[in-house]
Amino acid sequence: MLKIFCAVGSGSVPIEATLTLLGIPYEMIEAVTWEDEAARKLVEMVNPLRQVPAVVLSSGEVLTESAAILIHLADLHPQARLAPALGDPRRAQYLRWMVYVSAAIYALVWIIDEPARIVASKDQAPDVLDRLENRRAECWRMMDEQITPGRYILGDELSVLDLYVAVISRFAPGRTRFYKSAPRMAEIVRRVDADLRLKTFWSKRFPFNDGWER
Ligand SMILES: N[C@@H](CCC(=O)N[C@@H](CS)C(=O)NCC(=O)O)C(=O)O
Repeated sequence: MLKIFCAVGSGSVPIEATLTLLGIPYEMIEAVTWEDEAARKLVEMVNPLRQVPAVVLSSGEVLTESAAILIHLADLHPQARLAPALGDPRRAQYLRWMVYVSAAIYALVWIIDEPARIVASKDQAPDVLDRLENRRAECWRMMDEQITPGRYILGDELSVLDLYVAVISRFAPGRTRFYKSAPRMAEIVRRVDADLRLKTFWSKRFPFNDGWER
């Protein structure tokens, strides 16, 4: 069975959501890496970067990097139509935005979670966090202005890109700012949040608790 090193409210959630939609059973190894050295040690067994998500495929092969995992899963199950296939005119933009969300936006979490990783003194941290939040909001704005959405980001069908954006947009600076920076995607992520097929899943893996939009 496929195994996933994962954590509530983390970048593993869009992958878990994808597996849920695909109806693929999976084993979860919960590891809240950003809070706990023991969790990082656990993940290190499969990912030297000590980050979730990390997936161990049924063959035993390890796959890390959220965007790569999502692209791979969607490609393995074309019948579910969770991504434009090779040759589909939307494929290039799909790959573009998957990598953009990962590289330009999600990657900054490494500093946001622990600014001491790059700042020389503690009092620089609030300023750095502020700048990173501005950068993220700006990246969402630029993406929003360049997409040609339908009901979803790539058109009228839900794709793993929508699941990815719905989750990563909940990280700092939070949804309230995201809605302002990216008004067109705001409508789309709300649609993903409300997807009835994922109702129970969201409540367990990234609940909409009071004040969740920040
Ligand atoms: N580039 C990675 C980023 C993964 C990542 O930053 N994961 C966070 C949790 S959301 C983590 O495990 N952080 C712990 C750490 O970096 O020490 C991906 O896209 O999968």
